[in-house]
Amino acid sequence: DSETKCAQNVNIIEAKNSPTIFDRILDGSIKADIVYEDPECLAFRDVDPQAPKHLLVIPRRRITMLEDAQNTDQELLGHLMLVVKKVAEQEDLTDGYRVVINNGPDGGQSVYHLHIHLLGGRQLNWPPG
Ligand code: D5M
Repeated sequence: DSETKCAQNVNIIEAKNSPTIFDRILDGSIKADIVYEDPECLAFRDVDPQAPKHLLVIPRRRITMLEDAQNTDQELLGHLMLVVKKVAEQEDLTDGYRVVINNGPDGGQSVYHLHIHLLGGRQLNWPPG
């Protein structure tokens, strides 16, 4: 209902204005299993893996969510996608893999720092839940 939607919007505003756990991974104050890094981005293993291989690629510069990306982010977004490909090769995902971006409440986004999921190592089903 509209009350639930309103509460959800307040939560998103709150989430967008608060630091996330990924800031702490980026500044090194919490540990992550980092598999790739460069000046623009970082890739590390998801703590709650949904497949034998489940990695996240994040930009160092925070974009809260895909819907907040700007035209000026085009180069960074393209770079992230190519890093996903590179990490997939590094992880030997030769039989294929899936790339996912969750956006907002209906998308199931829980961390408001844009991240690309890379999932593989088993047959993935379609449609996802
Ligand atoms: O995905 C957010 C993802 O972030 C979710 O799959 C768990 C993962 N996560 C949360 N905290 C950590 C830490 N500390 N290390 C590694 N991975 C983490 P979303 O698309 O927002 O639902």
